[in-house]
Amino acid sequence: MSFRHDKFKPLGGPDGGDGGDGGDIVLVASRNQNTLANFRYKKLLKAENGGVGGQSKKHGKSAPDLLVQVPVGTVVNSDDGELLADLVKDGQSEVIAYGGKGGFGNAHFISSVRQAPRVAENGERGDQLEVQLELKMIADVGIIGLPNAGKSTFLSVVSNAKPEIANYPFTTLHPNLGVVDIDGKTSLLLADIPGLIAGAHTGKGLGDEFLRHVERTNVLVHLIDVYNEDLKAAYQTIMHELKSYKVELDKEPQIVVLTKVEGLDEKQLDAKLKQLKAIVPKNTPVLAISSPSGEGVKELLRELQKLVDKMRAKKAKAAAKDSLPVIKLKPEDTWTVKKTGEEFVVTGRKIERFASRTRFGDYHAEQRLRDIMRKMGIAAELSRQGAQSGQKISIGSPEIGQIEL
Ligand SMILES: Nc1nc2c(ncn2[C@@H]2O[C@H](COP(=O)(O)OP(=O)(O)OP(=O)(O)O)[C@@H](O)[C@H]2O)c(=O)[nH]1
Ligand SMILES: [Mg+2]
Repeated sequence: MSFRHDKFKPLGGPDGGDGGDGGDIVLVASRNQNTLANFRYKKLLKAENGGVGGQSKKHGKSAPDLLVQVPVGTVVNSDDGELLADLVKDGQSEVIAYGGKGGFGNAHFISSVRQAPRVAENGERGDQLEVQLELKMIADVGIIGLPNAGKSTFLSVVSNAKPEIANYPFTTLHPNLGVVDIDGKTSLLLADIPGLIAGAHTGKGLGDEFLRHVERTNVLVHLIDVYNEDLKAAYQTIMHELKSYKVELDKEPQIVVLTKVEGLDEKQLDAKLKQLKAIVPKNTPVLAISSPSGEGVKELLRELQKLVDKMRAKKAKAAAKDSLPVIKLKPEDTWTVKKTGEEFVVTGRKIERFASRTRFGDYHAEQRLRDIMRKMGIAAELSRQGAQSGQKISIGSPEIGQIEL
């Protein structure tokens, strides 16, 4: 609030400028980010306040938006589990929290009947919320199989990834990603999903938490060590874990692949392939590879590419129907009045916004808030619930301020 004081114009009129807007917090999906590890140490994201308005109608500076990069595949949930945003595309951005609008300076309130308004607003409170970030990688292909099946080895020979490889189970403790170039034209993103053993869905071993990474893959490649004593059991163990996962992953298109076959002669290999073909569904391809010799690897990649293309086309069709989920904010002007004991509390996005702009204790400002409460029907509801004139009413959760009815 400011009034012009001019030597030659003693009644210069109100000239308090508006405040600037607070910055929004915006998440931006980026292929250059691979993990959410940064957020382990930086849990608070805060955009700046808008600048204060000044004399001579000087507008306060609006704060820049806070842009925060997250990996593609990041899902944002509110703390009560509601989906707020799903960042599935490189460059996609979503506003997670809006900055408050700057308050109006008193110059804003001048009118023919109000020549010297003594009303000015606080800046609006920006959104404050707690969210959970979860990364669901969006690989084209998930590589699954029992520990030691050769998943990481396969990934290392076909892609740019350099995972650790060793002849014991649970070498890999986190999913690895690798990009495979196919004929220099297209590429496939492969994810090595470790840790599946019998009972993984009940938390055994590394548990099944990494399966969330294949919830959205198009295709699974299921590796089975050809030297496994019981191929059928190996296959079914994994299938059972896929089925027991919260989304039934056993229905995803799959290619079953025997690994480490370079030491087998044709007859031995045929016999093994036959064993497997007898138990997998008819339309599931069964192949064989050797990562060190390269045998069968090209064929497998070709087969994968074919399946992925098919699934991509299918998904593109489905996606055209339901577009990307967007942030759902509660409707602006709904509100509630709650009476607990002798206390009345009003909550609601719009009324809280107004209240946060109000300079409590200032008669004119409070009068304006009462007007708004009347117009929104809140005053009537308060009376209905027994609030008398003079009753103190709290606004907001957590409380923004108190006003007498
Ligand atoms: N002979 C031969 N050995 C292989 C082949 N593929 C993998 N191996 C060996 O099998 C062992 C296990 O390979 P990894 O790639 O670490 O297996 P993994 O499935 O990633 O295992 P976890 O990370 O423990 O789940 C290593 O000693 C590899 O060298 C193959 O095609 N032929
Ligand atoms: Mg591994």
